[in-house]
Amino acid sequence: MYFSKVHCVRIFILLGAIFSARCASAEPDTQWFRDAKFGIFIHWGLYSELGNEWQGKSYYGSGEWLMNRAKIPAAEYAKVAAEFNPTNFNAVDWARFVKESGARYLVITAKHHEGFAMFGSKVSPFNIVDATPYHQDPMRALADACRREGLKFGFYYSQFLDWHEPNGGGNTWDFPKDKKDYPSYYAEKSVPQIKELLSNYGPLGLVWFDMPGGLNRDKTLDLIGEVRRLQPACLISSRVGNDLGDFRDLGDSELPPNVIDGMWEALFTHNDSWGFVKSDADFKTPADILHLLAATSARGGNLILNVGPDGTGKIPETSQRYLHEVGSWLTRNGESIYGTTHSPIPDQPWGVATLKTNRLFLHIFTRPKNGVLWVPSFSATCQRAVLLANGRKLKAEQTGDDLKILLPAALPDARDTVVVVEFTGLLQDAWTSTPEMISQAFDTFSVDAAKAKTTGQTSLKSIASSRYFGNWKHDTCAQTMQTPADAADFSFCFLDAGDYRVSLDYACLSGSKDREGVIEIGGQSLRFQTLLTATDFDSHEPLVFIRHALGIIHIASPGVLPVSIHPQTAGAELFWLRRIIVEPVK
Ligand code: FHN
Repeated sequence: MYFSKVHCVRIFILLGAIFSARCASAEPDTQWFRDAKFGIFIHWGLYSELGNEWQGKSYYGSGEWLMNRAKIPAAEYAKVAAEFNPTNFNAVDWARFVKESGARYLVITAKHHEGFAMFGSKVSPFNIVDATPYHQDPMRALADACRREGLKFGFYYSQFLDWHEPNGGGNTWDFPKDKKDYPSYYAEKSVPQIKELLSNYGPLGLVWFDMPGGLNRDKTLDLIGEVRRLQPACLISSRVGNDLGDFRDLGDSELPPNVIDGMWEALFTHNDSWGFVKSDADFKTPADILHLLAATSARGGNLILNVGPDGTGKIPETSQRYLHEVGSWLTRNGESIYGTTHSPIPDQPWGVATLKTNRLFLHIFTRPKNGVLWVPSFSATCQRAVLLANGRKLKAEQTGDDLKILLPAALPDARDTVVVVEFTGLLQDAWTSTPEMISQAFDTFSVDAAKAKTTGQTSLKSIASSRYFGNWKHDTCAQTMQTPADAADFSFCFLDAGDYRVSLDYACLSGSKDREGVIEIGGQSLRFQTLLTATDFDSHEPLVFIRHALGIIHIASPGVLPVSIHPQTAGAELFWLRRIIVEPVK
């Protein structure tokens, strides 16, 4: 049979498509994750039924840790399953909630530390199908509903902590630690259940492992191998352990102060807990969430925001309302988030920036009072500037690397108005080289210690502390400043002459009380003596900071000035500096 040239070409193209399709699935699929920028996390389990209350006592903080905090015996806790009947759960509604929030993926707890499987498992009868009056597998329905909405779907799985199992990690109030056989737990429950999830719920975008333990690097690689074998395209979180995984998960509620390269996720709770807590109404507002999302994108990462449905399967009303508002904003402004890369400039007094090829998106959280949006280090050539929401063209003036855009009196969205700057030429990455832009156009300026250039022994450290249990906060502070040579140095660009009040925001432990320090701004100095904020530091208690007003400086004319903070004399550590506050004097 004679094949015309055309036929040969067609066959070649078809074979190529088949080969590339197979190759495409042979590697973890990272592009969707890089472009998604926003995901929803759901913590849902037996703990959701309890809402952080046990035997008439209310607990505050992470509700999914109730069994551990109340030291509830495993046999006692297992009885909660008989009460768990989420008749309000509706997979289509949940998938639509996620879609309408503007998120592009959903991660849900298949098994948390309580050891209860929220899916039908043949490995353990302690699961939602066999042990509850509900007798259904919500994960199956949810996975299908998410795919119909075009969402990536993934499971959270606590691969080591399991308070239901004698050989699982973490429960030492029922099962003595020295008797635990972690390898048998992995062999008999953890890995077989992970395989069930990888085999029975269709293509997964990611598996979100958590609290790694009990596995060395080789065993972790074996676990990863199982994921790759069953779901080659599926991404694996860094909390699989042993410095492995496809993307990095930061600490709980941790926003990095600067850009991080590679694929990573900042993860936050909507209120103060991952699991449902009856008393927790401390929800982040739509503006809080939008600022968090834009700031995470500006640093090059994804934001995954958690909601905690109750035991009936109801997502809290406030989460529904607020995430819907976020989704409405993303409908109008999503191109300034989805598929963007990190900002070439650091956070500005007016907000943050994101970048997509030849367009710089300026997210305005606070309108400058003089209506002039100052964009520093703009090394490209501005072609035009428009309001993203309505396409209105704005007047832009570029002088060298300084771009000034004249804003209308009223901005379309007081929470986050996006200005798009279309440019030609190369926009250099100036995140670390751009000075702090200080002017009379804002009421206050906050300069993070994380922006400091350190000298001598000065070190920058991210300190984790918590308010309620599991409600973590992260503060980057300049520490170990013991001599005048140990300094935190900055560069301030004063756009306007005038007077400015300078304050320092710091924590001061007992060993640093009354230490004398100085901040030098250009040729002016403000000396200070540290004020005690706590006798010592406990990461499970709030880390208290003081805002200590040091005095007024006068700036005779605009310009860039060096700023340095250091001890006046050698001695104990000066303090833990978190930020410098500068307020124009009206
Ligand atoms: O202990 C868990 C906690 O309950 C929650 O699941 C968070 C989510 O990142 N991970 C662990 C604490 O970091």
